[in-house]
Amino acid sequence: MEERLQKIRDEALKAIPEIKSQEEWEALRIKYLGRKGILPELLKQMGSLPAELRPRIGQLANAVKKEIETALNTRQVRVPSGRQAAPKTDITLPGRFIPPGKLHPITQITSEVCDIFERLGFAMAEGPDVELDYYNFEALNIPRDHPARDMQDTFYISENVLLRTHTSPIQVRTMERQRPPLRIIAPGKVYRCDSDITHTPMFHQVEGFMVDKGVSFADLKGLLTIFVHQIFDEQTSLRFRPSFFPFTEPSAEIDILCVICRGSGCRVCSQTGWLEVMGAGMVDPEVFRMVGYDPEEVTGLAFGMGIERIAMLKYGIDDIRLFYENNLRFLKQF
Ligand code: 2NL
Repeated sequence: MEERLQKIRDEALKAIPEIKSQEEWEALRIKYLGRKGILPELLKQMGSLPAELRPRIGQLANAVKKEIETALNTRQVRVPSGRQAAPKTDITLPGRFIPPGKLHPITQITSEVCDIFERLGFAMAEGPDVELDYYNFEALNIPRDHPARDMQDTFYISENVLLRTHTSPIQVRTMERQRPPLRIIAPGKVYRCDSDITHTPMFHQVEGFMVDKGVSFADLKGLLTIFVHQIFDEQTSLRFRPSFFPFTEPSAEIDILCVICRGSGCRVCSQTGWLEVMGAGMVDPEVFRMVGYDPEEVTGLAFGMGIERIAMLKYGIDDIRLFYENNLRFLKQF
């Protein structure tokens, strides 16, 4: 038995270095170590040996098995089969074209508007789309019987919870957390129960406000003039028309000289020569009282604009729905 084991060992260790392929390697493994291989078969015959010989022969048999295993495993790494070899890469082939993605035009304009005000010292702030009635209406001095509160215009989730109809709640929340001086720009999605050629149930707004001692209507005119000159161009003049908002007093609507006809009158400006682009005013003292600011101590300016409207005027787009159709032929132009 001892002699047979030695012979198997010598034979195997001579054959293993001669292995030329994965198939030969596998054949030798099966021959010596496989379930019906030479070594396992021999070990099965151990039972018929005299008891006193069994431990010594058993030890030898295990040692030989280990030796053959080690020799095979060492050999394995050195014999890559055709299948294992890495495919050659042709580095001279041209690369695959991956078209670069772009930001949506609404995202681009939102960034442009925020950038202009950030350069003027405003900090960006955000807030939840799902708001409390308190932050959307109550704190902004919009009375219970105001038409904006009608179920017809606002998406209510429950009696006190709704989808914000403007981004002003962001500024109310900021005022609750911080004391003046404040300069905040608040972009975001807003929702109104409205849908036709010029209205979509979701659109985008940017609002801004500034609160400090001595903030005046002159500051508002100066800021908005700089803004219009930067977002359109230096030739785009503006005019302030008296208006009304429950949260500002006095209030104004801001028109710009028509970007199409430059004032001579056309279809876009309905022959007036002017286009309405935003609303603004001085923060109503009642809004300050609601957040615990003293209206005798500070004043504030505020303004708001629809991003879709700015984008349509800037790019000459006549249908707001184009922004939401995800038509690549439209989107690729920006
Ligand atoms: C518009 C008009 C406006 C404001 C928004 C505002 C916010 C606070 C207090 C006072 Cl917290 N005002 N925002 C003021 C005037 C006009 O937006 O036409 N937006 C599209």
